[in-house]
Amino acid sequence: SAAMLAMTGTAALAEGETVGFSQIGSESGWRAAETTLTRLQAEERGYRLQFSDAQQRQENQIAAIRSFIAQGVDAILLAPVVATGWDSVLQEAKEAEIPVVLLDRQVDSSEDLYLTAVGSNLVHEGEVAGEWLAAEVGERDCRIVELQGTTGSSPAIDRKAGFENAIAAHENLTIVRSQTGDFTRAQGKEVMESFLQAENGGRDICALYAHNDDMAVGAIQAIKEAGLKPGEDILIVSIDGVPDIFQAMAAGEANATVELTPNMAGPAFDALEAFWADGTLSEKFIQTESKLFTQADDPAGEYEARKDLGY
Ligand code: GYE
Repeated sequence: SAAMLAMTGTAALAEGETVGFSQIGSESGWRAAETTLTRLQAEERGYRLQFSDAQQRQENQIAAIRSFIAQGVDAILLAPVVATGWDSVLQEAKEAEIPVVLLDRQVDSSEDLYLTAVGSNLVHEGEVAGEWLAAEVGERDCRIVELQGTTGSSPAIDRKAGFENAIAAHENLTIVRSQTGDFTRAQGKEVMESFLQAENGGRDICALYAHNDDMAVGAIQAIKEAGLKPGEDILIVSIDGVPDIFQAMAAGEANATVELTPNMAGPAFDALEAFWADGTLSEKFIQTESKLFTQADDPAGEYEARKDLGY
């Protein structure tokens, strides 16, 4: 138990702890990899992982957390589908003295309702994408279409804001259409088809900014079917760094991605082990790196390096 661990103070004795993981779903390749790596990390560390797939619904996540609390798990991992509406259930976990670690998305709730949050600076990711595009197009006019992530999710809100910050000073760059593709390949393709139709068969579009790679991959398909060359006729910048986008970059069909590590569980479990050992409270935000990759950064090699990572 956590109390015994507190006495021995040995993190290795975290073995046998039960961790509940409320995952959003499997909307993207990135998310599938995060799930795989969480299972792997839990297994390596000897935890029992209770996995719950919410199929994109917050109500399912709230029900899963309540069931974890009722079971008396030693910790809860939560990847929150949307940013709002978590106060009550997080308060319940706190009253049950079960530490909660947030993974990859943020919540609007007060910081004292969770132990820590592991994730990237989502606004910064959008800025990196926007700065890349501004530099790439230079002085020419560029009409941009945007595929947003899940409505109300912190990555959709923040990646939009960051990109807008980055292009604000460039009057030649304009977002002409922006719609959600819910972080999925299928909806990325569908929404891109409607953008292409509305924009002179795509001939009036200079660039696509997609809040994740999966939507970009779907959009690439739509662009090809419309008879245009993705990566040339329409520049493509997105976020995550999944193997498929590196393949697209290697083929010249995508231009840039901002990498997000799918290993959120590693830092989360380290923070939990420190807490279990002697009540150590980690910083409230454990920030992962955001690195830009372009076609010049050996995308074929980057594909090889990632293809077995659980994607
Ligand atoms: O970028 C996307 C996913 O929450 C930051 O969710 C994460 C995002 C990730 O489905 O692919």
